[in-house]
Order: sequence, then structure tokens, then C-alpha cells
Amino acid sequence: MANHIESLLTKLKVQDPLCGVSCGGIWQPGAGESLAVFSPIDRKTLAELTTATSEQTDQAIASAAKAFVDFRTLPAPRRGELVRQFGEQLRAHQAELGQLVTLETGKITAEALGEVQEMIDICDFAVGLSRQLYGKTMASERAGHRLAEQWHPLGPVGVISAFNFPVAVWAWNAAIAWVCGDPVVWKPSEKTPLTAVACQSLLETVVAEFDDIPPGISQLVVGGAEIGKQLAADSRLPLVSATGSVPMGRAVAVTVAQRLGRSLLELGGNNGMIVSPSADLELAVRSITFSAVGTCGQRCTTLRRLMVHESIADDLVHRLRKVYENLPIGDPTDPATLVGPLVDARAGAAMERALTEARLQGGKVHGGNQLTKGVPNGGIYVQPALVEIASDAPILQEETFAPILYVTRYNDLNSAIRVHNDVPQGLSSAILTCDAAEAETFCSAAGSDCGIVNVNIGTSGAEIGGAFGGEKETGGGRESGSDAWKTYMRRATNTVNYSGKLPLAQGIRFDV
Ligand code: UN1
Repeated sequence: MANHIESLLTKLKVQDPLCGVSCGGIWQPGAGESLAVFSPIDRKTLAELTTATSEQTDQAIASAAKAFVDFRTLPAPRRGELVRQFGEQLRAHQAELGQLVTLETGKITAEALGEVQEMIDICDFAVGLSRQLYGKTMASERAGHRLAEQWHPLGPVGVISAFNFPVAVWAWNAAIAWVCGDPVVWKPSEKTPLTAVACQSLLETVVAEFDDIPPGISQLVVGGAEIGKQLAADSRLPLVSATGSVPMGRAVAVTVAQRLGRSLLELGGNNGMIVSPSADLELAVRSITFSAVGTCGQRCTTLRRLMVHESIADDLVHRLRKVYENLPIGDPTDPATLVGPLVDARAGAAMERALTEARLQGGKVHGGNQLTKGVPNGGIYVQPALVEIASDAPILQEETFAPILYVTRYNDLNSAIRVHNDVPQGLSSAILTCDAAEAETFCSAAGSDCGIVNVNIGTSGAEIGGAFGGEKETGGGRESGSDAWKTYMRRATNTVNYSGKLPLAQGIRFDV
């Protein structure tokens, strides 16, 4: 392990030797295969650790189930206090955790710090929520009866997270799960276990200060797809929250449904934006560029399809090409860089394949080449691509996790909305317009069919306060803000009769 990583991990309270399993607050080396962690920056090995076996995963689930018994009755505001203190730890370690996120994912420093900020924000949200897990009181049709609902903790939650937001998406789930009274078993991406180990370590220092909170409220199991499958299959986990590819999500959904569990899925996005003739083109260039090339095109919310009104298309493409040609691409730790590396060579190959396919389908490709000069050796650095293409080209149906932006033209808003919605995925969407009727049409029932619908901002960079997720093949799940917490709880409808009589609902007479 390089010295820099070692000191970073120490600051983040990670134990030496590095372990891939934390169960009931105790670290243990994974008894499975060893896993080398590479930095996308230069492909150098950051660290090695061993993965969890199925027995260790089983123990982690058992530990969460055991912790649930006490945790569920702890008052929710007290659970909120735990989350508040965890948020404080994140504030104190934002810089170091951000650095680790950059090293492990290759995202630029500003975005890595933003990711940790997103964790802090969800902790703050969850603390407030811990006093607002409201149930409704309904008017009973029977005299002397109270009809009301209570929300109770659901049980241990399995969280499967992806490499591109290695810590924020876990925090969306974990912070909400904890205030809701649910322990968590976390399987991070195999590409990003170090940030997971760091988060678990920081959390454990907080839990250790509470004598009324069982350490089993958080388990970490580092490993591959087989661990995800095991979480999906285990009925001790009433909820499995999974972020990643559509095939992965489909497999999780089927397995969880088989045992009639609940799944919360945040899968592929193939996000589109309509740029209307009234749009502010300066704002358009900035919002499009951030959404399309930020995180090197590796967000679920990345902008992948542009539908531009034909009257402004030449102008907009010209402006975008100028910005694209001057993008600072390279080492993500350099504050001047805006586009870091792709996560690995597979991602680079997928980008090349998509661009070859786009050309075969009549697309005119600008940029998209791999860079070797002025970038760190070993990483996969690419020039983001703009592809002018027909709106019915089949490649537009696919999400490629890379900075490729397909640009199509339209002449009528309704047909643009039809094209926009005509993909299997439904995560995020946007319209840029200064015409209120166009904006409202896009937000209406006849507009975008996505879970996130924006006006005059890009498709990425959502705040935690809203519910995050999407429709169709995106999986239908909602995480983070608004009332997404309800997925992490069970609802009990209570009818309490204080009348001393027994009137039956629906006026039924049943005299004995
Ligand atoms: C993801 O890519 O899985 O809205 C999450 C955004 C971020 C979260 C993205 N706040 O772009």
C-alpha cells in the first residue's frame, strides 16, 4: 500500500490490517478471494483486501437481524442523534474522504467533495425526519373509534451500491434506514471497497459512543455479485436496495419478489433534454456540459440525449463543440481538471463500441478519442463525444456509461417529447425553455415520463431533498428525500374502539 493511501486510511480511522468484513462492530478479514483495488487515475494498486464468503455474509445478516430487535424500539429521535453525530464525523473528514473517493473512482476533487456533501446533507435531512415519521389519523365511520396509522421499523436492509457514487448512495439508504430503525448490510461495488471501509470505520467510532445502540446496525461485506445474490435471496432482509445496471436490478428484483420481499431499484438512466428555441443558449451550454461530461459521463443522471429545435441546432452544436474542444481532461486531483478518467479499460472499450455503432447508424462523431498525452499513464482518458445523429437511430435506446452525447433535432415540441420518452429507461430529464407553456407541458402528465423532470437545469446534480429514482427500466424505486422513507418502514393501521359497544364497519349486523 502506498504511503499516501495508508495515511489517508489512518486519518479515516481505518484499522490496520485492512479488512473486508465488519460484522456486529468487529472487523474480520474476508475469508474469500483476495481483491486488488486499482485507481482509475493511473491503474496503480491502491490496496488489497480479502472478500467475504457466503458464511460471513450469512453472519452479517444474522448480526443485523439481532441488532434489529433492540434498535426498532429505540425512540426515532435517539436514532436521529446517531445520524447527527455521523454527519459531524463526515463534516470533520470531508476532505480526506473526498480524496479517497477521487483516488478510487477517478472523479474530480470538486465532485468528490460534492459527493461527501451529499452524505452530510442526507444526514441532516434524516435527523429532522427522525421527528417527523408521521402517520395519518383518519375519520372512523364508527362512533367511539380511532382510526390511525403508525409507521414501524421494517427490518434489516440490504444495500448494494455502485462504483460511481460509492458513498453517497449508501448514505441515502443508510441514514434513512437508521432513523427508520433498520440495520443495514452493505455490499459496495468491488471497484470501490476502500471508501466503504472508511465510511464503516467512521460510523463505528460514533456507534461506540452510544451504550444504547447495538453495533450490528451496520455491517459491511466486500465482495462480488454472489454476495448481492445472497442478500437478494435472504428473507431476513425485508428490503433490498440496489443501484447499478438493469440486468443486475432485474436479477435482484426477481429473487426478492420470489420471496415476496421489497426491492428498491435505481438502475440505468438514458437521460434526455429538450432545448427549445426560447432557451438561453449560454445557460444551455453550461448545463449541458456539466450534465454530459461531469463524472466523465458516469452518473446514472448523465445527459445522454439532446433534442434541439432545428432553428438553433447549428448554433448550439457549434458552441458545444468549442467548449468540448477545450475541456481540461486529465488528473482528477488537479483542481483545474473538469474531466477525469473512465473507471477502467472495459468502460473505454464500451465507449469505443458505442461510437463505432453510432457511425454505422449514420452518426457524425465529434471527439470521443482516447488520450495519451498530458494525462497520467495507465488510466483511460477520453475526449467526451458529441454525436449528431437521427432521432430514430437504435443506439439512442442504449445507455453507455461514458461521456457520449447524442444530438438530435426536432421541429415540434410534441414530437420531441415523444422521442424523449421513447426509450426503455426513465430516470432524469430536462427542458431548457423560457416559454412557460412549454415548461409546464414537459412537467405535465403528457410530458416527460421520468422520475426526475427539470426545467432550465441539466439532468444531473439532484438535491437530496427530493425523492430520487425513475420509472420503466430504471426500476421505480425512490431514495433519499421527500417521503422515500416510507419504503424503509411498515405501516400499521390501528382501529381503537373506546365506545364500549361493538358497531361493525359497513353497518353489518351480526348479533349473537
Ligand atoms: C447516481 O448516479 O447513481 O443527481 C446518483 C445526481 C447525484 C446523484 C447521482 N446527486 O447526479
